[in-house]
Amino acid sequence: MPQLLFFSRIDDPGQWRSTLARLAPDVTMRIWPDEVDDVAAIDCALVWKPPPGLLARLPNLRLIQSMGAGVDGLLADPELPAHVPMARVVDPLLTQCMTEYVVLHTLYHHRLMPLFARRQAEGTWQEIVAPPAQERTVGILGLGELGIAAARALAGLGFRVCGWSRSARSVAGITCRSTAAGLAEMLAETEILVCLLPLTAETEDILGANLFAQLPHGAALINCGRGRHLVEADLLAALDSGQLAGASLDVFREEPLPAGHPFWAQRDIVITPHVASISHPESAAQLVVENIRRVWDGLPPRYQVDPARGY
Ligand code: NDP
Ligand code: OXD
Repeated sequence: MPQLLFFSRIDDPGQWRSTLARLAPDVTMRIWPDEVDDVAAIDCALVWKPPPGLLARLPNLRLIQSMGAGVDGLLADPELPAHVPMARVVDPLLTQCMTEYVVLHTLYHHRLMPLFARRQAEGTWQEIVAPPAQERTVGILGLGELGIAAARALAGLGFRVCGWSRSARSVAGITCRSTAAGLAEMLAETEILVCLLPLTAETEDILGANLFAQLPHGAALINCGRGRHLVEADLLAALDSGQLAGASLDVFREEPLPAGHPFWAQRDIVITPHVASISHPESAAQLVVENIRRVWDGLPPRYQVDPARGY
């Protein structure tokens, strides 16, 4: 009878409990810390941003299941038990919601909405017509589960879409690039840049002055990867100079974004509170249950994280 430790400060344990009870009545979910009286009885952990050291306190742990797609927070735990397999969420509903977010914000910048918002604030009627999607290139940093789905949706709307990944990829209808040279080629033509990278030592601070300077003047940035991909001062400088015309940010170095942070007052930045896409229990619990069953049967979990790679 598997025992599953649950920890999240933002996800609703009630929804997870009822969904898991329906899908796997033999699994007992125990919310940390109130419901865990015997750490040795815990086999699996379903967690989002657990306190560092918590997982190391579970001596018989067989699976660390992230409640999200990104695992940078888990890998940053200095006491992470390295022998326990870790899996992340790959889920059709999570992917669909991220695609919605990317399409929404790409269209927002494509159709010059930051400019029209300024004109509205001034009470100015100025007829500026956006080019058709066929004349715009959207570049996507990260051609993984989320990046590929967003790329396909944007290509379906007629955009020219490029994507960049660590290994060479091939996706029908998308210009795929890898390597530093490939990134430079993509940036040179990208008017709307979407970041869907995992946060690793290699990708931290990637969205900085050097990268912005390689984009065409007046490009837009959409960051739904992680806050630490972005050098905040460089974004503000790029917006001030006009090198960037606007940005949509869902993730931040400090979350919640502190009161008084300069982003709040920057009219060309759209802020959303890390809600581009979340794991909905009614969909994502299926993978959680499958992974519990797999480790119980001695198999590796699906979507296992490679700690050496960082994602
Ligand atoms: P995947 O692991 O499926 O894809 C990651 C992509 O990034 C891959 O294409 C990978 O390359 C590429 N990549 C990684 N490192 C590098 C590098 N150094 N240089 C170039 N490319 C690199 O992840 P997902 O698509 O599932 O998720 C991506 C991220 O989105 C998550 O890690 C998380 O941070 C963020 N996220 C944000 C959410 C939000 O609400 N804001 C919700 C969910 C996720 P390769 O293909 O070669 O492996
Ligand atoms: C995730 C997130 O990684 O919500 O799933 O950021």
